Amino acid sequence: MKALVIGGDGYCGWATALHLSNKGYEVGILDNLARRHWDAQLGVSALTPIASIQQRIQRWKDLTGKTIDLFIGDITNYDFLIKAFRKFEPEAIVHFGEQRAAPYSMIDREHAVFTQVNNVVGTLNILYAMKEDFPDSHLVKLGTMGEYGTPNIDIEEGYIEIEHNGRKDILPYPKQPGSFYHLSKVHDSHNIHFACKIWGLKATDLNQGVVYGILTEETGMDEMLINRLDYDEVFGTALNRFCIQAAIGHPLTVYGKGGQTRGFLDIRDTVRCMELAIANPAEAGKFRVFNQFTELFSVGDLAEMVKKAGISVGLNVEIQNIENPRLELEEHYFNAKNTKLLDLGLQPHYLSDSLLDSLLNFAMKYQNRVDKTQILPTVSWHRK
Ligand code: NAD
Ligand code: USQ
Repeated sequence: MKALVIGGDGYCGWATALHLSNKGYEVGILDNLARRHWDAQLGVSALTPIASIQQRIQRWKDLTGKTIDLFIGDITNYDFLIKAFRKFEPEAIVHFGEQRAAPYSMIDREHAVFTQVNNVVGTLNILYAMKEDFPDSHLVKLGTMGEYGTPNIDIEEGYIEIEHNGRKDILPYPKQPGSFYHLSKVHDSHNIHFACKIWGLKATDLNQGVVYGILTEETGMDEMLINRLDYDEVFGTALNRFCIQAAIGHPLTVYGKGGQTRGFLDIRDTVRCMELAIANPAEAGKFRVFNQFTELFSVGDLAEMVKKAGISVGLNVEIQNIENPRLELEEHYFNAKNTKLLDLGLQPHYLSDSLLDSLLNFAMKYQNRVDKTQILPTVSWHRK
């Protein structure tokens, strides 16, 4: 089967492209390399030294004999997108190609507008390209658990049965996202749902939690295949940041009280979830939603786990609750369902087993590359 990985030069996309190629899929990567440009604009780089996309693909071919097609361009440019689709003829379209950092979207008006245009227009173009020429292909789209926010009731997988004034219906689960980035995902979900309804398209929205780790079977084969790992205040995510902070002796930056609870998953489970979603496609006209995470943790609990693991390898780790730059509940109920991917066969990696191997050891190995000025948060959700 032919799978086009949009955003295949990024963190989740690169690992997924190699995994699918390894599993026998014919893989194409489409990416405008914008993420490398945004890093350069912010003056940050990943902890790990990442090779160019051409070098990465060449090394994969040298090692395995498998070819990956490359399409460099922007999905907000419909002409480019439809030409790439016609050349590759995807059966599965795996869409990671968005601006994905909440802090980036909250820098100022320009970044908020850019994030929503990039994400919403890109996804809408994909839907039109599917409708025009590839109505039987399956869109596997990365959404986010953050679409739901932190409601005081259990979070279902996409839909909830509601009884109101004596009548019942199954409706999209209410969305209360916490940044202009997370809002862009809600807008995407609505557009995809509508397109499935009117054009009979097949789509799976994967509401993914926060991803951690760096190693997958494929990216670990050679240093030229190494994945990116971000630790800066804009693109770095909680657990990845905590491990890198521990490695360099920086106090772990827990925002506010630290009771913020989120869904988390190992990047090895991300790539497996993508494989499962593609192998078991949605029905025509169906907008399917899976919650893609394996464990729930509060950020305070995560910091404690990193501290314990760090001390076990001789690091001096401190935790510091700093002023929260975001506006979010710091103590709340959070109970989200995640059975649909488990039912398809996902066998999770658990953080307690992999913290050292998949993360802390890498953080220690590359600690000399860390720019300490990029760690403390400066982007604020607050009205000045
Ligand atoms: P990333 O920034 O590492 O990768 C995204 C890739 O998409 C980059 O290579 C970028 O150049 C490309 N891209 C962006 N806009 C594009 C456009 N208009 N045209 C073509 N290419 C474009 O991000 P990631 O961490 O790999 O996240 C991938 C997806 O997964 C995102 O949609 C994100 O919202 C979602 N997600 C990520 C996480 C996480 O913890 N990293 C968690 C949940 C959901
Ligand atoms: N946090 C800290 N300290 C830090 C960094 C973050 O306490 O140093 C807290 C944040 O305040 C927040 C939580 O950790 O409460 C998660 O923040 P994050 O930066 O790890 O993740 P988030 O901004 O939610 O975004 C990331 C990805 C995004 C994806 C999302 C999944 O960047 O693409 O959509 O995780 S989810 O969180 O489930 O919505």
